[in-house]
Amino acid sequence: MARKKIALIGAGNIGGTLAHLIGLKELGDVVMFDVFPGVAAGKALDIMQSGPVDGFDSAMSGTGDYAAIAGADVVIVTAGFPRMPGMTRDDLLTKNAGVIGQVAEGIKTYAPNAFVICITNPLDVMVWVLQQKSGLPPEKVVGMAGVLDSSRFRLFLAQEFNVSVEDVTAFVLGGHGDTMVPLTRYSTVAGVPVPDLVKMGWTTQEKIDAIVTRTANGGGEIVKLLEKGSAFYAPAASAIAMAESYLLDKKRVLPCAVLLNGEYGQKDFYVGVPVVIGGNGVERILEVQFTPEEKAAFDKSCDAVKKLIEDFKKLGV
Ligand code: TXD
Repeated sequence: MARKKIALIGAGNIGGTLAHLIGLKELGDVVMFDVFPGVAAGKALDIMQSGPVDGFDSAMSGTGDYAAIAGADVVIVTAGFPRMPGMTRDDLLTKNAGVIGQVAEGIKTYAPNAFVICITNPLDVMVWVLQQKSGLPPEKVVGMAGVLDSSRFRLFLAQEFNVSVEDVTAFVLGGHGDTMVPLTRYSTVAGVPVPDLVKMGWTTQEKIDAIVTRTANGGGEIVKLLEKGSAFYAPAASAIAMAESYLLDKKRVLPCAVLLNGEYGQKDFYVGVPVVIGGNGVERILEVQFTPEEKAAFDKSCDAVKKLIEDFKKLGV
């Protein structure tokens, strides 16, 4: 049986970290594509040279030719431009939509059977563009944001309660970042919901509210510290969890941006909801019952994504 093939479109900070994790976890061989093929090839060679030390045999290569991704089982997309000072959101939308258009064409031509994970921002719109332009089935095209947002939420809750991150689960929905909707009553420490922990005196509602705000601004907090570039270790780890669930048919329940088709009363755009990821891609969408406040927050988040899609359509890219 041949090793799995994983194509990484974009060999920047996240792309390099993805390749390293794929090697360490022995998930398969890696092809990195970038408009700077030398960077892709250099990172691939460097990471492969850590294989003898760490004990992995993944073959890694870098390329500027889409033909090299042929037959990939998984494609993870990070290609694009980050927001620079003076750039508007429309500028980023236009530039990255152009990039994603090229990526969609490459995937459609060479890897139409792949499971595709998009990471490029603005996430919820870019993953929609990728699915529309590639024509791949929606259950095989997902966006990564919720796993990252919930991982940040889990860390901050674990720090607040002074317990292991392993025993904290978090439940987030909605668009990436500031419109994210954490459902604290489904977030737990070893099965005990956060609101019960507030009642038990483990924390206060004010502290939970502050943690929610910090989580929603989690990306911005890191951008500010780094001064150039954005988070890449946790985003890469999050996408790997999704890829692993697909490749190993683990059927993990993970919050991912998926195309809604009537679930939660919404349709025809991508937004984050909990889904089962298995060997068939998105195998099931979990539709939980909202309280009126949760529904209002989720609808507001959906409106923000829909507004960005409308802005994108007006650009005529
Ligand atoms: O939760 C999330 N979804 C995110 C999203 C969390 C963190 C960062 N997120 C976004 O991921 C971020 O806003 C960016 O849009 C992407 C990639 O982040 P990364 O930190 O890896 O950015 P880099 O280091 O700038 O890498 C981007 C690479 C770089 O090597 C470019 O040369 C390449 O993309 N690039 C291209 N590759 C292929 N094809 C085209 N057209 C292209 N254009 C640029």
